[in-house]
Amino acid sequence: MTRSHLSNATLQRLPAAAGIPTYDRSRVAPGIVHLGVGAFHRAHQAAYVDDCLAAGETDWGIIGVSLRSTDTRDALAPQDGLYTLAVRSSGEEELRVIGSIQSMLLAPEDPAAVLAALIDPRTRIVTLTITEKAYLRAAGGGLDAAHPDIAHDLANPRMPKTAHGFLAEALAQRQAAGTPPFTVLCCDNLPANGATLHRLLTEFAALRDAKLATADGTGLFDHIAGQVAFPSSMVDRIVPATTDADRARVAGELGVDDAWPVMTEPFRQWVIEDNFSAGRPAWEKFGVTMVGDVGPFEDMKLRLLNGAHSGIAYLGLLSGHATVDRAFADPAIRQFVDGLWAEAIPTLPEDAGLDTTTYTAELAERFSNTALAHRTAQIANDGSQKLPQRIIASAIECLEAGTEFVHLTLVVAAWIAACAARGKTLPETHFTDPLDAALTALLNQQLPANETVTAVFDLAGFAGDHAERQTLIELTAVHLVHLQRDGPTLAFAALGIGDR
Ligand code: CS2
Repeated sequence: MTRSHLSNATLQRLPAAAGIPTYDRSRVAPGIVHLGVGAFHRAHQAAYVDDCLAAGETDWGIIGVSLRSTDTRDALAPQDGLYTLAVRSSGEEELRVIGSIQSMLLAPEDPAAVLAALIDPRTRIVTLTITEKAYLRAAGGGLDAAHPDIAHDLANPRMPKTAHGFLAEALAQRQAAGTPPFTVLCCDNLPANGATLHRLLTEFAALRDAKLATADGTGLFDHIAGQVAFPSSMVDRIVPATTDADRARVAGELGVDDAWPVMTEPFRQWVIEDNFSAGRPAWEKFGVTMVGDVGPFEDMKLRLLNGAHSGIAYLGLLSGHATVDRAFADPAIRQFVDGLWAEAIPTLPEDAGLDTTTYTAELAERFSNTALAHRTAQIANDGSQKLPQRIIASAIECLEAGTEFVHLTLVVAAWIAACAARGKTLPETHFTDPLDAALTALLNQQLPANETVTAVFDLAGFAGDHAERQTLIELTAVHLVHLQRDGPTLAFAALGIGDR
C-alpha cells in the first residue's frame, strides 16, 4: 500500500506531536519572494516567517524560486509547499510542518512567472540564499562580467538566468510602472552581504544601462544606487543534507510521506539591519535581532563559526572523519579549533559588545551535536568562495596588527591538500568547487608547495594585491609541505598539538 503524502489535505491527520500551521493558509497573501529555496532557507527564514504568519501577520507569505535545479519544486509542489522541519539534538527530535512557502517557481522553466512575482506590488521583500558562488564575483571581488550567464542576461533581459538579471529586470519594470522597489535582503554567508550584493547589482545595472543606452541619468544604475534598500543580515542555523534514512524516519513519525523534510539543530539566529523601504514582518517578536550595523555579528559568525567549520571539514576529511561531531571529538582537531579561535577573536571589534566566550562555548556544543551527522564533505564544497571571508580576512588583519598566527593558514593548506586528495584517498567528487577544472589541472602538475600555493592564490584571488600576500603564501606553503609529507599529524605536531 502506498502511503499518502504531506499536503493541505493530509495536514489534519498528522499525529498531535507534529506541529502544524495554526493559521488558515488560504488567507495568506504573498509578500516575500525568495531566490534559492535550499534546505537552509527552509530551516531558517521560512521558519521565522511561519512564526509571523501564525501570529496573524498574514501578508508575508513566501513565493519560492529555484534558479537552477528542479528538485525542490518537484518535492514541494505536490505537497502544497509544505514540508517538515526536524529539529534534532542528541537524543531528541521535534517535528514541525512549515506552511510559509505558498508556491514554488522554477526560473529556467518559466522566467516570466518569476518576473511577474517580483514585479507584483505585493512583493515588498526579496530574500536570497543562492550560495556564495552564485554572486558571480571575479577573483578581484567585482562582478565577473565575463561570466557567460552575465553576458546572457545582458543580451536577454527578459529571460534572465542569474539573480542579478532577475533583480535588475524586476527593479527596472517596477520603476517604469511607478511601483516602489522591494527591499533586497541577502541571507548568504558573505561579508557585508547586503552591501556586497548592492555593489554587484549596481555594476550589473551599469553594464545593462550601457547596453540598453539608458545611461542618461535616469537609468537603472542610479535607481539601484540611490533608491533600493539592501540591509545586510547574519543568518545562522546548521542544516545538514537530508538522507534517505531521515526521509524514512520522518514518514514513519508522520504517517504520510514527505519528499524532502529538512534536518536542523535547535539553535537559530538572525541579525538584520533595520533598513526596509517597503515594510517588513515584525521579526523582532520572534527572536530576530534588528540592528543598525550587522558587521560585527557577521564577522563573528563568519570567522568563528564558518572559519572553524572549514577547518574541521578539511582537516577532518584528511583525518578520516566523515562528520563534524566526530572530527570535533578528535582531540587534535578540538585543540586546533581552540587555536584558530584564539587567532580570529582579536580581529573582531572590541567595542561592539560581542561576547566571544559565550559564543565559542555555544559553538563547541553545537559542533558536538551527534544527532546532526553534518558531513565534513558538505562543508568542504566551494572552498574558493568561502575561505576569503572565513579565514583570509582574519589572517590579513593579524598581519596588519603584527600578531602571529599559524592555525589560520593551516585551513588554507588543508583545503588545497583535500582538493589534491580527491581521486586518491578521497572519492573523486567527494566535494566540488567552481574552480575545480583549473584546480585539478594545477594540482596534477605536482609543483613544489610554494608554487602550488601561489598559483592557487592567483586562481582564487586570495588576498588580492595585498602587500602581505607573499607572507600568507609562504606561511600556507609550510603547512602544505607538512600535510603532503605526513598528513595532519605532522601539521598538528608543528603547531605543538600533541599525540593523537
Ligand atoms: C557551513 C555553513 O556548509 C558550510 O560551509 O559552514 O553552511 C554553516 O553550517 C551555516 O553557515 C551555519 O549557519
